[in-house]
Amino acid sequence: MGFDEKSRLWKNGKFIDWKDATIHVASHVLHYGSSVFEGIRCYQTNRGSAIFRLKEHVKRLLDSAKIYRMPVSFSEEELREVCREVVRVNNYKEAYIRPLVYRGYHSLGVNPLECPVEVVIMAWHWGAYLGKEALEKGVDVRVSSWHRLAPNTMPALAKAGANYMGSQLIKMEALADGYVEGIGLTASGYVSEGSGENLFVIENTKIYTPPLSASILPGITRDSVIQIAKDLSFEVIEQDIPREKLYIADEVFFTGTAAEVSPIRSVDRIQIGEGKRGPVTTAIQKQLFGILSGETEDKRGWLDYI
Ligand code: PPE
Repeated sequence: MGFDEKSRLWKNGKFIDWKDATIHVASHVLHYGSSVFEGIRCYQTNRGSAIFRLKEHVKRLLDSAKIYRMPVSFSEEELREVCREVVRVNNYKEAYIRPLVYRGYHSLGVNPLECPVEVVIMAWHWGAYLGKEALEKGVDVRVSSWHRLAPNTMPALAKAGANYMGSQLIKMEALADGYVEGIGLTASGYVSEGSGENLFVIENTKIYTPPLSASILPGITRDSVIQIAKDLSFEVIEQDIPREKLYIADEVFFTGTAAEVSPIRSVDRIQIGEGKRGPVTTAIQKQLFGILSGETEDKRGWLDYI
């Protein structure tokens, strides 16, 4: 994690110094978790720095805000331009961009409606999410004893700060037991996703991933991988995945903005396939990383040059 405390960030319409971006302890978000956010990566391509699928990330941010009845007083286009600008003003070549919308300081009590909706966009350097060797060697994970949100508890389609209390329980339990990450099951016991990643399972060269009804975040990397896999002529099937399918799969991998495409080499100490990155995972990584470096044609216009 590389915060740059000399960097500048954008808050409610203007750029301010990192050290000045403070909030009052009576702000609504601190007491009740009232926030929605995004995580976006900017890559250094061979034609300059470009933000990956900026449009889809800003749209998901506004969707999350809408679900929680938070009026955002900036347009999609304004927010996209600020994401580019936060990279430019800090002279970053690569960056992790974090837009955040939250209920600020006015009054306390569960009702958030009187509290102002604040919008912040910051950026910093964030390297490999699951460790230096994860992308190549794969990670060891466990199925968590904590399940994901049930569909009638909190909305999984919103990327809300409060959802990550559940993710933190999954992550800390995994770390305490010597794993890199945990996988949450749905309320009914099917595979959902990691604490901060979607999940894919390969069996007989067919690619399976849990559907949106499995309380997953609709991942933008997930969507990209589905499209790439189809380009590579793989069959992609969105359906409920029983836990034990993980153990007998040929390959399993995580996707996410931070985690990119990270192979999983064991689940609950059971080796997956050969216990290393498999051929389907490798092919998908190669195609995605090719687009992100500019070497492979970006035929869908996923890169937004800053
Ligand atoms: N599920 C969850 C729960 C999740 O947090 C993420 C992203 C994904 C799936 C993948 O979504 P996408 O990035 O659109 O492909 N998690 C973000 C935050 C991680 C964090 O530790 O903070 C991320 O990867 O940026």
